[in-house]
Amino acid sequence: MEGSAGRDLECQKTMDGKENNGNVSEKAIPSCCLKARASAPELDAKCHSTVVSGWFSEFHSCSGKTSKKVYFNNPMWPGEAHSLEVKEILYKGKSEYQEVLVFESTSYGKVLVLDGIVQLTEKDELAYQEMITHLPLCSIPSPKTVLVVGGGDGGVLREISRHSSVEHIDICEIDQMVIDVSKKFFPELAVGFEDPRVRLHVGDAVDFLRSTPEGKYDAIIVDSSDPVGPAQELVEKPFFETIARALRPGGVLCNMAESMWLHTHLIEDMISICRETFKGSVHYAWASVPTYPSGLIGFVLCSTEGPPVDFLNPVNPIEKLEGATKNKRELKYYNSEVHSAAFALPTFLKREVSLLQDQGR
Ligand code: SPD
Repeated sequence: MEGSAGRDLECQKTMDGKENNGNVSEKAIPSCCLKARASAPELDAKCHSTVVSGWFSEFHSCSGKTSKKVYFNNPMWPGEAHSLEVKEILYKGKSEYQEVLVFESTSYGKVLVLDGIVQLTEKDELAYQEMITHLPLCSIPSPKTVLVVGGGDGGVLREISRHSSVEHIDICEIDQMVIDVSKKFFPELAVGFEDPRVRLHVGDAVDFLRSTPEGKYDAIIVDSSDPVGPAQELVEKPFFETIARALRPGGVLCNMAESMWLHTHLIEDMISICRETFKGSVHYAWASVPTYPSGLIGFVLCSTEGPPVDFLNPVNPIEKLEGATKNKRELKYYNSEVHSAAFALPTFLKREVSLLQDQGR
């Protein structure tokens, strides 16, 4: 849609690129916007991810009855908003769960945005997908059964495919629109769905895990969006308990765990809950992802009671797995050195994390 980037994004497009105003419920407001609205009750909000003067920013515009437009920060990172220059808006829609936006950026390729938050860009998605996948799978010998929670873009599946020991991959994604959009606009990630070992379950992960037989999985990877909206439950104790139940003894979890700069308290809470829930080891690792807030993202890695897991020294090094580093496309970020280095923490975070450890929380 040439030229659209220069105006506020008001036009909804269908998967075929046609206008799609009718599909968008004016009452359905992204949950992150709801928090912002609480302090601006006069607005009968019609909120949009915002493209202003050709730039996408991680905040929302809400136009009220007065047609006055107000811009809100995302409550996950108040006081800042990362921006990307927009070449062309490719898709905008609203699912039952969230607002979905795809645009072509001038410097990071295509970008997937959910509820106004960047989920991935073509240029740097590899760092996140490789790390969230290989940190857990290279930490245990011969993983066979793996569950992905979220991950509807398929990037994590693509990375799991490198592990020939894996026999069965379940993925539970709540939002079919994310899968469809990825298949159309991000084929390099959605290729992960083509692996015959993959079984797709579209639905709520909490329900899925409740009906999962105890001890079914060697590894579970939680590739969620931020804990506002549909992913809220995924950082709470009952969720971690269902995960621990679904893992075999000595099984591993790798859970997306935000930014050490922006979310120290959330990370502390997650680590504290995980220490109570998982009786093996609990560690925090991180990776550099330029388009995520503060330029990095973290992961909590946990193991259940059973054969001990030494996350810091991969027992199943990727370099020794036949064809793994080249499988369809080369690994570009992850290697065994990066694996161990990812657990090195700056002093301020190390202090918090080891305090929790000392208190046995
Ligand atoms: N702040 C954004 C965090 C997004 C994490 N999920 C990304 C999904 C990529 N598969």
